[in-house]
Amino acid sequence: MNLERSLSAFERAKRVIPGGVNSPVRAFRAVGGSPLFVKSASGCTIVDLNGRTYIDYVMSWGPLILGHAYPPVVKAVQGAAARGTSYGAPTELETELAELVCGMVPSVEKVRFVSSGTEATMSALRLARGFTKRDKVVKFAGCYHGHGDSFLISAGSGALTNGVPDSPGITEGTSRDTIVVEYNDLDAVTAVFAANPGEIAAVIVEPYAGNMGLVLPVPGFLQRLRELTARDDALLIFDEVMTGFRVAPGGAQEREGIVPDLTTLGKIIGGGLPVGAFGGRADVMAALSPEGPVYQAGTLSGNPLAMTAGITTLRALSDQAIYRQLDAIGKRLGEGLDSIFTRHGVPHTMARAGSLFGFFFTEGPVHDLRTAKKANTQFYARFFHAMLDRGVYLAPSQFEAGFLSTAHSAADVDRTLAAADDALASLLAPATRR
Ligand code: KE4
Repeated sequence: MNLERSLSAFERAKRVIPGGVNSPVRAFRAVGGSPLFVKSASGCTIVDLNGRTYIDYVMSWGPLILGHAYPPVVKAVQGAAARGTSYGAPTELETELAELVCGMVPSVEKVRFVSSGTEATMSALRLARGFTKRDKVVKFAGCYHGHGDSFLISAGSGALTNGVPDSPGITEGTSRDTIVVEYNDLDAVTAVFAANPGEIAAVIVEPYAGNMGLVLPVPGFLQRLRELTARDDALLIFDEVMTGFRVAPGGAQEREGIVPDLTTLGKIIGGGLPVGAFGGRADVMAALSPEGPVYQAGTLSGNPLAMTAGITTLRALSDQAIYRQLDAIGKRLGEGLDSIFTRHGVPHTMARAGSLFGFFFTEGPVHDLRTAKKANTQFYARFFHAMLDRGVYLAPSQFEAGFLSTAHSAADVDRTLAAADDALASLLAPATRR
């Protein structure tokens, strides 16, 4: 496939940017080969430097639920830019977006804007620790909450004991306060509370885990987290950076009927511009500077361009018909892929929540990181490239989720399914079967 402009762009980038990318997953390390460099995008497609078009199922990892270059967002941001790109002073735009967020996510009584999901989760954890005056945080293996030190921690030797750093540069001191257990393991999280009574500031969880592939909660898991945290006066933080406004207007908490104490948001909330947010119980948020003692700040927080993109996006999502449309197109893709994998005899398991989807090349069931890791990542890499050759851009890692938008039509999905059928026929043909 003609990729030479991306290849030379990548070589040039690597001379001045570590790994040639500004976020590791973009480097294609998990699937091999050299990353596509994007020249432009619109609707559900991206165009690479060679002018080749792909149906996009990464969609910038979730923000673009209305598609690339959604005209109302483009127009609104162009207008806002002409009025100045940043003031470092309060604007009514921030209040307007905050009112939209609080209206769509009722558990969020007050909200603070930041510039990324990482900032949102880091700030939420500091707030939880400041409010409870406790140090420990519980997270789940395979859940990703951005690159804050307290979250880049793996399970320690004993699931109930301290975690271990996932990356150089994270101190033992930091990892001591993070306890990591398997997602969906009700007994383990119950035991953690029994072993650390009155010491846990918060449990942070992706209510639908989209960073180890897509893994959904087993019945009762989220409810149990709610009960354990409430009983121990610990805070329950739903990290809805990916699921917020994605799986329902009110996120996974709306679908599951669980009320967390804090929620972190990102991606869709900025309509493709850098916005993160954290919010929740008014009494907890009152601990945040300048109202309370817990410090948090940001030069570009509440930036007028990002607020404008977020307001335009969330206003569009107030139309419930959009979620029915997204679910229908997600169903078409999910069921279509399932039947194609089955027809070709490919071991697989699927997961979907509205327009958020994932599949693993393993029999399954996949309910945590341990079972997710049984997936055939080599086959995924071959499938990824076979789909890329056929004009379909999937997540460049088996351990990521896929995203649809209102710009994905039935025809786009059918083209994708035809590409998957042809790709598997080619990959599994006797001559190439390896
Ligand atoms: P950012 O700092 O990347 O805006 O958000 C971090 C984050 C927090 N919480 C959840 C549930 C998330 O999914 C993310 C970021 N998601 C990844 C996708 N796996 C972003 C892609 C990337 O790292 O480049």
